[in-house]
Amino acid sequence: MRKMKIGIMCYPTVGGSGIIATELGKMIAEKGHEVHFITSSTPFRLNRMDPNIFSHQVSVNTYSVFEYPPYDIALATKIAEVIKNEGLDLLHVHYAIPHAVCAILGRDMANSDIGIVTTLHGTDITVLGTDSSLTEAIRYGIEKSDIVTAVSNSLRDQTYDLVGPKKRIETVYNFVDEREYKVKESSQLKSDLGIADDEKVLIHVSNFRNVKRVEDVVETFYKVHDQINSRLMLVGDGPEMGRIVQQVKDLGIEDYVLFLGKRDNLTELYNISDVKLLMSEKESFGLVLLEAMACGVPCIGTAVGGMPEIIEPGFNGYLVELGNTNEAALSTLKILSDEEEYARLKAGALETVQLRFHSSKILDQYIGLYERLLDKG
Ligand code: GMT
Repeated sequence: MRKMKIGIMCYPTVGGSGIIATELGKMIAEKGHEVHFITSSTPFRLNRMDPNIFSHQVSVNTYSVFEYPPYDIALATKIAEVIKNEGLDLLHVHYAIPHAVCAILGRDMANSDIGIVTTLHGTDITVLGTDSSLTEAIRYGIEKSDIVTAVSNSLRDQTYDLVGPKKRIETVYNFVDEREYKVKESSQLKSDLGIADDEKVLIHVSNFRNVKRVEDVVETFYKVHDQINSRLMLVGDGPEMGRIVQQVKDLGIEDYVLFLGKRDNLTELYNISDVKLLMSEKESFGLVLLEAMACGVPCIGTAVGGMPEIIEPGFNGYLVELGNTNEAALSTLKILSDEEEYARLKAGALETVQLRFHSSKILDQYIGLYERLLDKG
């Protein structure tokens, strides 16, 4: 095996792209390669000590002469420093802006010709791609990268539509660490949370941004709860939280909705859940769907973005039209009221993670891309 030295740039805070970048780095390091994270703070999932993992922190000074702290320049400078000091073989950046653009600048500063792999996650394209002040920078980041990947075919196609790059974009799907996300006995947690044995549990996990349409999740639950003894667990926090708390009060369902905030024990929470709801209006992939499926939870999601590439209706869950909470409630009731259907979908969910999105398969794809880059150089 050829040992590689790989620099990884991502947003290290909680969020799907940060999780993927960190988990990928950890798995690459386990394979014996050297991984250098270059980030503003230590990635939050980087909790295990691994002798092949190094963390380089970007510090941004605030001078009164600058209206804005020059983070991007500081990151590019750090990238240049790490390329030279550590003798990196390649860079893998997550997000076209600022990370791909910073990597291009850092490589130039270091007078190096190492390859850059850029992975698009969605927010950089579907939100920023529509902001014309940034389109050129996104296109530049994509065109000047050596290899570009997107986390779904949907995101790949949207990138061509919104940004119009000439560069080939390859789809490499997301994955979960199956050693962490798996079926496990968690019934004690159900009783600790005050949920009765015979109550069905619906779960939603997100950062409560507007695009997640958490109000549709609550409305769906309201309709389900009317028919079936059930609870809704809302996991995460974000800008829409106040509005959602008010909605729950207005509907008079406070006693049946658990606001759990940000949690580490997602595996346990999924293991006491019967159905997962993700009703977003934009979702390039929907990593939380995979996390739930790895724990055997059937998923209901809106037919937008990358979700139809994960959810196979009738096999591992159901797709519903955006905003159609009647359809979502009917699909949920169908799953919750038919034991055979539930068992089938649960098996389908587990099979989806094992066969289509297994981490070893995705890891091989990324390592294949890295080797392709090194062979070219
Ligand atoms: O969904 C978010 O708000 C976070 C965002 C991010 O940038 O971390 O998630 C994006 O990347 C994830 C990992 O690839 C995907 O699973 C999410 O679908 C994607 N979010 C959106 O497209 C809205």
